[in-house]
Amino acid sequence: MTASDAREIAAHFPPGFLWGVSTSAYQIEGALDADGRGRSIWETFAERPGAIERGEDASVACDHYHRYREDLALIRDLGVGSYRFSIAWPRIQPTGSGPVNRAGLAFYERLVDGLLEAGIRPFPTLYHWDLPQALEDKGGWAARDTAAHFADYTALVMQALGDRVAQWSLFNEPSIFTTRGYLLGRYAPGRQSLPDYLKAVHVVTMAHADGFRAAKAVRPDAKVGSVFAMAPCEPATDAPADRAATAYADAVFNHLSAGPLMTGRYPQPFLDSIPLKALAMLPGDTERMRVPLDFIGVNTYYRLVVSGGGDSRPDLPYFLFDILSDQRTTGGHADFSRPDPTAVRIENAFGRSEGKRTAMGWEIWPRALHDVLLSITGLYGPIPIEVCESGCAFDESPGDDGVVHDDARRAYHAAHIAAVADAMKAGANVMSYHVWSLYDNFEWASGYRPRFGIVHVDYVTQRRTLKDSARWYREVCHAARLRAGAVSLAER
Ligand code: IFM
Repeated sequence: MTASDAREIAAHFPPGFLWGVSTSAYQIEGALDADGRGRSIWETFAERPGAIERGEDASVACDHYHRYREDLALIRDLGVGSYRFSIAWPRIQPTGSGPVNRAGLAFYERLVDGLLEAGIRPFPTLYHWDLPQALEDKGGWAARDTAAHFADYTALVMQALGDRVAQWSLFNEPSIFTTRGYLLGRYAPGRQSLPDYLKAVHVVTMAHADGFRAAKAVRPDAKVGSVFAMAPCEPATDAPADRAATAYADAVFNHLSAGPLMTGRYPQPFLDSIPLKALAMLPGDTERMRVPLDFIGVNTYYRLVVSGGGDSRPDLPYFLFDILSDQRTTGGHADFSRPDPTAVRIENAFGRSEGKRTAMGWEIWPRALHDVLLSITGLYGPIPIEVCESGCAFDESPGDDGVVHDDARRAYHAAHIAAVADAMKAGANVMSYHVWSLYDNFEWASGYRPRFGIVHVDYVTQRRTLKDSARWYREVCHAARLRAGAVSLAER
């Protein structure tokens, strides 16, 4: 795409719109023992044979902890207006409670100061999946105390950085780490327990509510929201069973985490399918769990195509729905032992698919982002929305010139940015677009195989090389800055 294309793209967005890149601590930092950092659940999980592809781990990752100055220069050169990163709880409180580990905190102070000097918005997430192991030993997210510990941790970080950081996300993708971590056993801490999963769902809801209040108590002017994985759900056919299953999948996948915070209620189809006591709610929780989030962050990677029956179950992480859909209460009792694999079938890119697929097997469907943005607006009103992650992994390697010519990734982002522009025209109040990810990085249980970055990382030399998509995105960011400058001159 040429510079004029970049200008054309920028022209579709208001001058204050932020173009960003996104990372998370565990996926890029490495240096897991540096400066008093405590152990997290992911180190423990990575030691389980077969847990991570090829037995890989994040002990070095992109070595960002040691190379953050070089990385800041690269981020600045891209011309982005926002950098989304996460703060590692085990660096701040090595055992998940108690006083601040000053050396760990200092790393984020340096990072934030560097971003501000470069005129880039620091946009931290407080929890992107790296729970201190000491808290897991006490029950992890299935234990109610973890919500209180999260609120304490939030207050500590706000006290230290709240004078410099205006906008905060509490969690990244609560539905994903609770499902894969507590029900499916595919992510840390690797539990496979429906009762623990259901408890974790509610503890994370209360951690949001308590964390939100703790943040506002320290910094009433801070903008505090959270980041949710969302995907539009479509019935596979018009059959009533498919439509009913779609409504259920939508409630559980898209609104189980955001719904109680925004409305004070878990989605009704979810409540209908479990015994309320399985959530271990305490008196007063219903009143407390509703909090006026200042923004909704959204990560959308695909759509979900849903069937309400069938004779085969695809190998999907979403068989969660199969299991939950069978947990109907009968006279106040639920039988957790008879999952019906055919009750609800979800096919996204893994099953039926019209679009091309990425190396994750995910169908490329830009309309999904458009639809999610409008459905948030329809349900929750004109709340500001931050697109916190949008991106794709492809099998790719540098050409003879040492550069990755990733036309498919550039096309992916161009189409998704166009989908955001369309959603804004239709009324969605979108503030930003963040590419996932700045760097190729540690993709959790898949290790280093999927490469999501617009910047290639050679894991042997740690050399960073801009892919073609990064060069193109830099043009978009620069065109947006020029446009913002021109608009503000014209307004003087
Ligand atoms: O790498 C992850 C990220 O940590 C959370 N959102 C999805 C990305 C791609 O799988």
